[in-house]
Amino acid sequence: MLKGRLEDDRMLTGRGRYVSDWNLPGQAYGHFVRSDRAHAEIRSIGKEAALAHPGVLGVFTGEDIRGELKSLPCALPVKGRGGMELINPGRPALAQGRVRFAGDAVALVVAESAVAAQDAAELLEIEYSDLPAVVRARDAVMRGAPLVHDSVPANIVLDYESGNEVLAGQAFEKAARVVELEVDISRVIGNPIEPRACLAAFDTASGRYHLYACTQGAAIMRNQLSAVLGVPPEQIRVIAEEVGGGFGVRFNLYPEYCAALFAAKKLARPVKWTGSRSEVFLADEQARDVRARGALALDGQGKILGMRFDMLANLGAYLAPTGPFINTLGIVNCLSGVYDVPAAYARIRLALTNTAPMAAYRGAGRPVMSYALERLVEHAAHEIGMDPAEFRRRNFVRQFPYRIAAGFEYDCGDFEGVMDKAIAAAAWPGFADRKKHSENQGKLRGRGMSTYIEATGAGFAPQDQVEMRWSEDGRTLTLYAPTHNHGQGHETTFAQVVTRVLGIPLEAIRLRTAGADFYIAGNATGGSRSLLAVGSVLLLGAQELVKKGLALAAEALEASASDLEFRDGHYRIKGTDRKISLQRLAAERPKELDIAYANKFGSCFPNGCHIAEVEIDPSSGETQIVSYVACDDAGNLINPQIVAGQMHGGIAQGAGQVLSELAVYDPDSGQLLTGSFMDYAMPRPGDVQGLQLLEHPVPTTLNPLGAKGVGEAGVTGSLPAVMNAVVDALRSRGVRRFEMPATPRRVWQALQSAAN
Ligand code: MCN
Repeated sequence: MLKGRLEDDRMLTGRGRYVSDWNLPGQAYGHFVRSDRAHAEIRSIGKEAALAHPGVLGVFTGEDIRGELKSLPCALPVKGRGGMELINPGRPALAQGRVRFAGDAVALVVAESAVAAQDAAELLEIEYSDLPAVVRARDAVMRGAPLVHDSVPANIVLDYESGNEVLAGQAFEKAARVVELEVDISRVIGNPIEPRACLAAFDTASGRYHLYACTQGAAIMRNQLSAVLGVPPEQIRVIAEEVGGGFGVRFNLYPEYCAALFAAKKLARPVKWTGSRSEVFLADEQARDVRARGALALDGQGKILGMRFDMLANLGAYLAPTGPFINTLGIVNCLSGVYDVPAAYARIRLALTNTAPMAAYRGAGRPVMSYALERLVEHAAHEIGMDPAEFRRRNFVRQFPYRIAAGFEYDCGDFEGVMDKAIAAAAWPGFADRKKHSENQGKLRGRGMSTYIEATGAGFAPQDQVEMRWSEDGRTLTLYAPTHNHGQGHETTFAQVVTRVLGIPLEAIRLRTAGADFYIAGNATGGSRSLLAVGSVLLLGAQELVKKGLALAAEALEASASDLEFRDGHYRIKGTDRKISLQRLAAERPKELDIAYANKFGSCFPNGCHIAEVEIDPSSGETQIVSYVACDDAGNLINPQIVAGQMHGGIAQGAGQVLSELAVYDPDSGQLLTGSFMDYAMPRPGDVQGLQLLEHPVPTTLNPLGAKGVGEAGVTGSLPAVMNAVVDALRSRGVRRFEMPATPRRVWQALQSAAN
């Protein structure tokens, strides 16, 4: 039995090589000068004093990159209402003419030392002319709101719709009861452990760019860079080992990386930049921030006849490469959730504001849908006086495949089986007694459920490539894969998949994903697809490798290939003890057993039932999760321990958003008010007490592993489950409406207002 992960030893003994650990001979250091205001015209930038500072090598601004670097890319494969195309106002690597959010990069100062670059940055003379700013989406779409970009009327880049509006309208006309709920899915800041950093270099001899950067996948970043630099992807290498976490906010190319590459080429020196935690808060992509109004049309027996959502998403000041995707297809790919709904429709308006750009964050749209829907479903059950589990049971999808109104097709699932297991583990019928017990202790107790579903496995690139190369002595096999490992345990689980086929020891397998010396195309880590998609390609690749070895083994054993069998890492002449191991064969026939393989496996639908119970201390407003049951269907599991870790992390991430995290911009000044850990409260160990994790696997046939993704499932389930529990507890004291986060102050205030 495998204990721990293959990567643990390296990570726990300080041998992980993080982005800022890389150095190149002759490197210089960069420092970004950022806008200190939310919206302004740049009237002039005086560089002289900064350039004269000792050690300064160059100062680059938006005007320097004009005509040399193209805009950061952003595209969407679908149109909006009435055929509306996404309006992409573009994003230069350094602000040109205007700054559009507090933190927007205005200039890059490069010097012989990081300190010299920072000191010189202070000497830059930037003259601004302030413009009015708007930070909330609901304000940005009001008539007369300041325009973030003149090319985007009413600040709306897309008015998107999905499902069938007419059918949904008919369902509402014949409904016996309509239930509505409006919710805010709050804005959060990702905060991986390593702040963003890069080391950029240009090799004049080969004309190649090298970028060491925080990335979730070299190939995607390379393609995005290719669009900005105007050179083919083959001329770009993206290199990374440890990146200190990703959580979605390391998926896209960032402007700073482009500016650093530009400076490296101009100065003929590698340029290193190590961002600060403040820069993470200010200038990393942020996430969620969607207001959703939902409605259910019900018949007299609690059956859902139709549903409608109207959402407004805040996309920030510029379109991040994946921002529009996440807020359209990323949301509706599970429109109507686990429920059999004859008619569903969603409209989502994507608005620009003077805030940091928005993109993926664990769940990438699906937590928004699951939160809006599961809050609504739970609310509806209470409104019609039905047990929330019973209400869900009446509405579950039971026949597969099931096509939802948004066009996506669920291939399999057992939603009722999943919920029944969770209900049993959560001792559902005993809740009234537990509530009484809590009340006797002076606490309010609430229970919340979510029966979530999410789409994992989509992927923008058409194929995932893998390679397997043997060392000369045949002792090690190195796997090359496009998805990057930043905490998910790929080194272990990918090796487990391959060793199942090849029968070689787990420790003989290495994983490489982003290096200077190889070029792999495919999808980044995102959409919880690494195992189901890249793991599946590795599985098939390993099978190809065994086939390839057959002829070589036949030669080595002087037998006919048809007389051989492959078992436990050996080719053997059937019925005899004459055999040769795969590893020996690899040593005897160098490179001949190496293999390259490509394929693509796409979306499948993990789901689960999460039940949270919270206790609130009404005297302080403090909320504690006292019990949490999660029963999940992730299909076949490769490594249950890693899966449990992923679920635990995801659940805590969702709980963090519900209980403490909130990114706040001041509506008047447009400044980020929560720009440090003093103001932005991350979840802590112990926030989720009484955690029980259960499995109810229904293997998918959409990939050869029968696996569904787990990396984001926890957050998709916990966000609504924990909030439903908080709202349930507050409901008993007459609180009618309450939005995240349930910080002690906000909970206490809500209780005071309800009491008065
Ligand atoms: N696994 C398994 N059996 C399954 C499914 C998965 O054993 N049926 C294993 C996989 O082999 C892998 C792990 O569980 O080791 C997660 O797999 P998967 O669901 O394929 O997700 P990814 O590896 O693609 O990870 C991406 C996902 C996303 S999108 C975000 S965001 C996220 C997350 O994972 N960011 C993370 N988990 C994170 N965990 C850490 N520690 N750090 C992050 O930045």
